Amino acid sequence: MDSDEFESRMRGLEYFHDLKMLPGTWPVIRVDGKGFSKFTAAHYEKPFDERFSRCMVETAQALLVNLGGLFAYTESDEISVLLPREWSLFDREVEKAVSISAGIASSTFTLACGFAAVFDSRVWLGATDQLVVDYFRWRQADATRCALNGWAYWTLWNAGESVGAATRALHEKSVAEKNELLFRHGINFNDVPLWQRRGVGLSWEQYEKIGHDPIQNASVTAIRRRVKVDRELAMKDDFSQFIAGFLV
Ligand SMILES: Nc1nc2c(ncn2[C@@H]2O[C@H](COP(=O)(O)OP(=O)(O)OP(=O)(O)O)[C@@H](O)[C@H]2O)c(=O)[nH]1
Ligand SMILES: [Mg+2]
Repeated sequence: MDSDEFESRMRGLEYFHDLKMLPGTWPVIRVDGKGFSKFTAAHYEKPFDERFSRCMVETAQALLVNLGGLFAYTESDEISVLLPREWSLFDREVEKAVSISAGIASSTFTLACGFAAVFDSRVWLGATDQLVVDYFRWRQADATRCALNGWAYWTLWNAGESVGAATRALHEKSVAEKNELLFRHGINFNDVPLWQRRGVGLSWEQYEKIGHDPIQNASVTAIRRRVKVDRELAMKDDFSQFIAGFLV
């Protein structure tokens, strides 16, 4: 058997290995916790738990740093990481990007929260700046929708409704009706913490670090960067402008 021919025949069956993100497009990698409905119900406060959110933010930071991202956004059990348009890590190979990002998310979250947790991962590609803005508006709208549904459902459940009765009570109810339901139970949805309704953003900020130059025996100022966590994100058009700021 010709070993070179054998080698290339076997490698050729790695069907998806050559699949790459289209050049010139903005990649967004989104990871999502697998089976987190069950997992969170067993270990965290409903509908939101700050301990859970802190683990998600730590995971988002690991992804932002390790993937060389521009911005990360987390809501519920998902994290989206915006990568530079010319991102070239892993030669833009899709298999590498999704498997490594899922691995980073799973291991970081597991260490942060203390339970074995698994994340899936996918790639989204935006051909224009506007599509990237739309993408994050889409995920933020999902955050708001899930927060309202979560608060409405768990408020009914805490008031003694069964799973079935709470689900039926919310079936085909409008946003206004869910707000009113919460209000009747003493909850103003507008007072719910912003991070729950709008998600959390992570980006880079520059800061000055004062050091000492032993040769010149003088203090020197270096520009460094660190991750900034924003738990009070803007919404709607202001959020669009905020996202557009990462695309320049
Ligand atoms: N208790 C609690 N649950 C949360 C919190 N944030 C998100 N979740 C839950 O995480 C789940 C995420 O939903 P999905 O991703 O659609 O469901 P999943 O069970 O992870 O299913 P797959 O993603 O398809 O594997 C929802 O049930 C949320 O209620 C939180 O702060 N506390
Ligand atoms: Mg999930």
